[in-house]
Amino acid sequence: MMILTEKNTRYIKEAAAKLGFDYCGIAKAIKLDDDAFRLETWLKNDMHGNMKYMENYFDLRIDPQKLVPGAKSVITFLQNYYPSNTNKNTDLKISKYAYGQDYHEVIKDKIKVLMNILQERIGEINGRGFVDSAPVLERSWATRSGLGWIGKNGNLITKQSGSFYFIATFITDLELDYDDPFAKDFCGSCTRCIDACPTEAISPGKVIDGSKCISYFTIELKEMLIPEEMKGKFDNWMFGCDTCQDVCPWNRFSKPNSEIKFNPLPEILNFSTKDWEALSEETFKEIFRKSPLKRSKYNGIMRNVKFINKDR
Ligand code: B12
Ligand code: SF4
Ligand code: SF4
Repeated sequence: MMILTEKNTRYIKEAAAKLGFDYCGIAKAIKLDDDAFRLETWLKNDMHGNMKYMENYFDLRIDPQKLVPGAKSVITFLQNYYPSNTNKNTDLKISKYAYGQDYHEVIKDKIKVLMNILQERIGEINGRGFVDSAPVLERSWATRSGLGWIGKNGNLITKQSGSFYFIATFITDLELDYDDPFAKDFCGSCTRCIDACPTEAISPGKVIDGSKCISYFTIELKEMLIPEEMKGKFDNWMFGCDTCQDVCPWNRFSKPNSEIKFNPLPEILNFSTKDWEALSEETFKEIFRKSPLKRSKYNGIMRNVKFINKDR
């Protein structure tokens, strides 16, 4: 007879695949001591810049049992966001993760469905789903669940199909069978991402200085000014940046995603530079209502477009 943990584990992985998650791995919910040290050093060196939320809930971030009392397992999901098409009408660039609808909402909805299915099938379980905005070290859990390795560009990379994936987790008091952590690192002697980063935000040792990353300037600074010393360095990125992933040889294996809600918005695919420049706040709010671009707000997007255009 199949033991219960094995049965539940198989059931969860099948349910994740049915919901359209591309990968699912499971790790034991333990305190992350190595990560605590790396996170502390990163914060001490001010690599979070103005992202003050990264200073909050340190204890919860390194310990799933503090975040979800009674937690036994961390289930990690990967969701491909590589778009089928990109904009050819402008040289202003938008990160590939932002072509369709906002992943926070799309993935949270899926996790809610998963929770309902599990409660129906397995019974009363306690669990919470997270994607991006909670104090969870998502990349670390993905590696611990055997899904891939952390590249020199800081991203979680799968050997099968690269790094253009979102990461989500479900932390539960359910005991499950655990995957082996991903033990290898397939970066080898390559340094393409370090060499290509336009703002020199990547140091050896997989350390990313968030406060130097174009993604930080164009998204996290919201409506604040971008420092003058960054002029001429953005390589036309107006929202996020994919350079360290675009140059990665493992992303030759990326395949377009199959999530309908990530289908590119027609405006993101077709806008010219002039269309971006002429965009009104009203139209912005209407078009990008469900898009990740709303995080930068209208003024942030217009600031980015102007900041890049002044360089050209
Ligand atoms: C803050 C943040 C940012 C900041 C800071 C980036 C950074 N590298 O920390 C900014 C705004 C710059 C940013 C940019 C981007 N981000 Co971001 N970001 C986050 C967030 C909210 C927290 C990350 C964090 O904790 N940073 C602190 C540092 C210390 O932790 P870390 O980078 O995760 O590294 C940990 C592990 O990787 C591990 N580790 C690192 N090195 C090593 C080495 C060994 C040997 C081991 C064992 C472990 C290990 O230790 C670290 C501490 O635990 C996460 C969501 C989340 N809750 O996790 C998304 C997240 C990391 N971002 C994501 C994405 C997609 C991006 C961008 C690609 C977006 C874009 N195109 O513009 C860029 C990529 C920039 C880059 N090269 O990292 C995805 C990553 C998906 C993936 N495949 O890896 C996440 C997971 C969001 C999600 N839910 O999908 N991001
Ligand atoms: S996302 Fe761009 S700016 Fe940020 S580390 Fe990667 S290449 Fe550098
Ligand atoms: S570009 Fe090279 S060094 Fe950077 S993450 Fe990819 S394989 Fe690793």
